[in-house]
Amino acid sequence: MRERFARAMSAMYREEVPQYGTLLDIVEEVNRRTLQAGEGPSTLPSDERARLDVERHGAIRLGSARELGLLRRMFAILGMRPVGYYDLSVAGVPVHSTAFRPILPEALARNPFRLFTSLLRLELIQDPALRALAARHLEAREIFTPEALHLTEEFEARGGFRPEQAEAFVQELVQTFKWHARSTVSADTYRRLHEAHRLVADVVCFPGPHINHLTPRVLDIDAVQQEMPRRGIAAKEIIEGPPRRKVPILLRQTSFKALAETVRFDEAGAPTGSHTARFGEVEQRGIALTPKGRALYDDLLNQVNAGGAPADPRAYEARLRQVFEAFPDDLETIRRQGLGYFEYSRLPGAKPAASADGDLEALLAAGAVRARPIVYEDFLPVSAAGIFQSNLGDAARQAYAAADARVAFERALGCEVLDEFALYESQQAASIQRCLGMPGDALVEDQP
Ligand code: OOG
Ligand code: NI
Repeated sequence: MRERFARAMSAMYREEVPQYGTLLDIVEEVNRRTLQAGEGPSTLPSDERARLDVERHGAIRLGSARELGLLRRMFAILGMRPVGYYDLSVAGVPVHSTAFRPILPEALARNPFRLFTSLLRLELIQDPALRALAARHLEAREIFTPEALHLTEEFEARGGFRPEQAEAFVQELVQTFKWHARSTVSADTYRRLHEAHRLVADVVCFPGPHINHLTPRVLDIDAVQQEMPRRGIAAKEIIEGPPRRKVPILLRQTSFKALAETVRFDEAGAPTGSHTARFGEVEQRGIALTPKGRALYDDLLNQVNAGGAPADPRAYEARLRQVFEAFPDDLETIRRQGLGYFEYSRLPGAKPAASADGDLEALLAAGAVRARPIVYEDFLPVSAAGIFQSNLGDAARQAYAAADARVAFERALGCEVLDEFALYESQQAASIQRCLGMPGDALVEDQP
């Protein structure tokens, strides 16, 4: 069902935003060239190659606790669970977010579709009258079809779907993420909300949480960054995340700017408006970092940004590369220093000495065990803020008091978000146990 849902979303978005189709074409070409040249990053084993052509992430923005709670139940049906908590208010964006995604390695290998899901923080709208107005509009809307709501209850009551219900559920759920050019508020209300924050207008003034981008995974993001302007696509100035390296770490992202779209208002005689929300993005994924590796990454990125953003993207890139020389760039050092997560597996044929029994490092040295990097499946708050800004415009950056709103977020969600580090850690630990011949510790249970 997740596979079908991801495919339906991609078909819909391709129709709505033709540049997304162009981007997919560029990515396909770059991936083919990279693989042919034998330059695929060392983090791309065959099971990942298989998922590469279907791999996407997308993003939506919700308006109320009820919407988030219902969506959590619906995505559980597709095998997607909320992982990670991202507070974007520290970057001047009035939302907090999680990523719905599959969590088991075999589910990720099948189809890793992820949806970065943000919830608007109405309390960050300063004007009380405007805040109340926004709340009223959000309360009055229903973003799910009656059939999607009904089928969700059916699924939960019976613990499953008949085949035709599964197909119907996917079709109904996709409706929620459609673009609507007609605003649900008056031109004047739209203008006021837009002035409060462009993101507030984007969430409050429409019938539903339109999908705002879908992102394919590319093996050489620098090649796509160069190709976009050649095809008439206005690319973001810099690639977010770490610099280009031999061993890709975490996540690198770039996007093209949001399109200005016509918005219609219901009242007679109102002129049409213009709204920017939907854009395109590409990502390159690398190895998942341990808390130690992540602390080093965050520290280096802070150093890069400490002197303020350099005006020139080339200067930024040079500084990024130079500062990141402090992050080891070969897999073995990353592994030995405990900076990244690995999946260990036994290799058939090798006959290690008996003394190597139960000793992972000795088994590795004897060639009886292989370590493969685990791919990072999540997002990065600083990068996400950069992606938000690129399609909102820099004027949308505002200062908010940093308050921990996580408790409220999880209450709305109806559960706690899963800890990404715990997921990678348990995958690595289970693989080590299998190699050492102990009964593999059960991975995280996959229950809705
Ligand atoms: C989400 C931006 C974050 C990413 O890839 O980091 C994101 C949004 O604009 O709604 O998608
Ligand atoms: Ni994205």
